Amino acid sequence: MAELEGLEFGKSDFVLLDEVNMEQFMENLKLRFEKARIYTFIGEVVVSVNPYKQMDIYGKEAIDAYRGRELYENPPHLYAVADAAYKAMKRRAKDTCIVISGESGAGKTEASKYIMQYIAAITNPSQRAEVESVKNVLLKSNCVLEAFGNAKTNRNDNSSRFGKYMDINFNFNGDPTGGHINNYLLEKVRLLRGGSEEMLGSLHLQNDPVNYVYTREGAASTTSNNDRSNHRAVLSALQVIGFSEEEIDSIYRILGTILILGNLQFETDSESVQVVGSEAVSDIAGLTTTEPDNVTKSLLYRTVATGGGEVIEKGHTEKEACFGRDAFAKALYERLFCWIVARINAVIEVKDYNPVLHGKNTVIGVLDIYGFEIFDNNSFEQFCINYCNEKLQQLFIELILRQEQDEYQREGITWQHIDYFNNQIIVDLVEQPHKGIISVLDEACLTVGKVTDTICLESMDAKLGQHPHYTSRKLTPSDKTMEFHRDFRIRHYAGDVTYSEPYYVRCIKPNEMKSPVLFDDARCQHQVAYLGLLENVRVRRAGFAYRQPYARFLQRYKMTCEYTWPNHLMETDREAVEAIVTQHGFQDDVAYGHTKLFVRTPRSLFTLEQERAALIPILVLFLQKVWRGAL
Ligand code: AD9
Ligand code: MG
Repeated sequence: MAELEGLEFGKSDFVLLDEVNMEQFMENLKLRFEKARIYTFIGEVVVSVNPYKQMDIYGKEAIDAYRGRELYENPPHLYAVADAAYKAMKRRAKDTCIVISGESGAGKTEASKYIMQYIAAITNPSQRAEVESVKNVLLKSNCVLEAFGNAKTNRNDNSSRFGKYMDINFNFNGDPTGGHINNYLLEKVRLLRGGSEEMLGSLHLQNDPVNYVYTREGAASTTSNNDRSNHRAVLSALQVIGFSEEEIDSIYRILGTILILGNLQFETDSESVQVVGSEAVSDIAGLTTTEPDNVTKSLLYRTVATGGGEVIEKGHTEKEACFGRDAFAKALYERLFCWIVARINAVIEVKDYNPVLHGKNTVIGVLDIYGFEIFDNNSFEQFCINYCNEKLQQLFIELILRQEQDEYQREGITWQHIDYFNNQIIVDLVEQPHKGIISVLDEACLTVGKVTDTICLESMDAKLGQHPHYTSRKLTPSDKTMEFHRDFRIRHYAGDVTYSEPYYVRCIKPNEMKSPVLFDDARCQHQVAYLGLLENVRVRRAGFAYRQPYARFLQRYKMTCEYTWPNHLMETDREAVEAIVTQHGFQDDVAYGHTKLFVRTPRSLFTLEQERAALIPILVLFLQKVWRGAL
C-alpha cells in the first residue's frame, strides 16, 4: 500500500503534506526522486519525474500488483492510473481519457507507451487471436509513428514532433477491438544510419546523415539511439502492421527524394535561375518515376493567373526556389506521414461492429501532447502548440470544475469556492471572432498585398494593445540586418486547477543533462509552478478526494464495524456508513451527501483499508469453521 512504503521515501500523495507550500512540495519531490520513487499522486493525478534510467517497475509482477486494484491500494504508478481509467470505462461503460502533459523530454511518450502496454497486458485473458492481433498492431504502431514522427532535438534524443491522440476501442468484455490515431504535425527522419548499403544505393543515398542538409543537425548532436536495430524494428513493425513490400519501397523512395531535395542548390546565370548539377534532378526523377524535365520545371517555376484570366509560368528567383524546395520537401513528408497514419488506422479501425450483437463499444483515449515550448525565438509552431495547451486547460476547467460543482450541489454538500486562474481570457485573446489574434492575422493577410511582420504586429497592437495578457515588444534594430525585430507576448496561464478527473499524468524533467542522478531544484520548481501543481494539491485538499455510494462503501468495509457485521443493525445504508465512520474516528473528514459518502483525505480510507486487510484472514478462518460446522 502507498503508505506502507515508509516515510523514508517521502509522502506518496502530495495531499498528505503537512503544509501545502512550495518548499515542502519540492522537498518531497526531490526526496522521492533520490529514493527512485519517480511517481507521486495528487489524488488521482500522477506526477512523474523522468528517471533517465531503466527502472525495474514495469514488469509482469508490477502489472499483476495493480490489476483491478483501487488507486490508493498500491504505491503511485502509471499503472494505477491506467487501471483506474480501464475500470471506470468498464464499470460505467463510459469513454475515458488519459491526458499526459509536461515539457519536452519530461517523459510523456514513454508514459503513454507504458500505459498502452499495461492495458494490452491486462486485457484478453482468453488470448483470442483476433484481439491479440489488434493489440499487436496498436503496440507496433508506436514504433512506426516514432520513426517517422520523432526527431532528435537538443532537448530530447527522441522528441515527438507531432501530437498524438490514440483511441483504443473496447467491446463489452473490455477487450480491445481496434483503435484510431489522430496526429498533428511533425519533422525529420532516421533512415540513413540503419539502411543496408544495397538499399541506400538503390535510393541514390549515402549512409551518413551528415551528408544531408535536412539530417545534418540531428546527426551532429550526440546520439543514444541504436540506429541500426531501431531501423530493423521499424521495418518489422511495418510488416506486422501489414504494409506490403511495394508500400515500404515507396516510403523509402519518398524519404530518399526528400533528402536529395534538401541538398539541391540553385544558381542565377545571366538570364535565369538554374539547378546546380543535373545528377540530383535525375535521381529524384528516378525515385519518383517522372521525367527530369518535370522535376526541374516544378522547382524553378510557378503557375500564376494573370489579370486577364490567362495562366502563365513565371520563373522563381533564387530565394523563391529555395523556399519552394523546402516547402515541397515538407509537404511531401507531411503527406507521407499522414498516409502512414491513415494506413495504420485502416488496419486497426473497428470492423463489423454490431452494437446489438456485441454490446456497447467504449473508448479509452491517450493524449500525448507536446507541452508548452518556450524558446528564445518562438515561431508560429510554438504559438499553435501553446494555444493548444491553453485550450486543453480551458476544457479541463470548464468540464471538470463544473462537473465537480454540479455533483456537490446534487448531493447537497456545502462547497467552499477555491480561487483559480481561469484562462478563458487567454483563449479569447487568441480565438475570438474579429478580435482575436488569429482573426487579426487572417485579416492582415487578406487586406494587404504584401504582408510583413511589422504590418501584422501593428494591426495586432491596434486591436489588442489594451488586453491585459497581450504585450507588444518593439526592440532595437539588430546590427546585422538593420531591420526592427518585433514580437508580441501572450501571458499564458501560470497555474491550473485539477478537480478530482479523472486521469492526468504530469511529467517533470529533472535536469537538462539527461542525468539519472541530478535533481535541478530551480528547473523542477519552475515546472511545478507552471503546471500549477500546488494549486492542484490545494484544490484537492479543499475538496473531497473520494466519494462512494453508501451501498458500495458498506459492502467493502462492513466487516470493520460491530454494527454492520456480521449483521446490518442500522435502519439505512447511510446510517450504517455513519456508524463505520464514527467507530474509526474520522467523522470530521467526511460529508454525507444524499446518496454518497464524501471523504476529504485518502488517509481515512487508508486506515479502513488496512483494517480490512488485517481482518480478511481472520474472516476466512471464521468462515471455514462455519462451513465445517465447527461453529
Ligand atoms: V517531447 O515533448 O516528445 O520532446 P517527451 O515525450 O515528454 O518529450 P520522452 O517520453 O520521449 O519525452 O522521454 C525522453 C527520454 O527520457 C526517453 O527517450 C528516455 O530515455 C527517458 N525516459 C522518459 N521516461 C522514462 C522512464 N519512465 N524510464 C526510463 C525514461 N527512461
Ligand atoms: Mg514525446
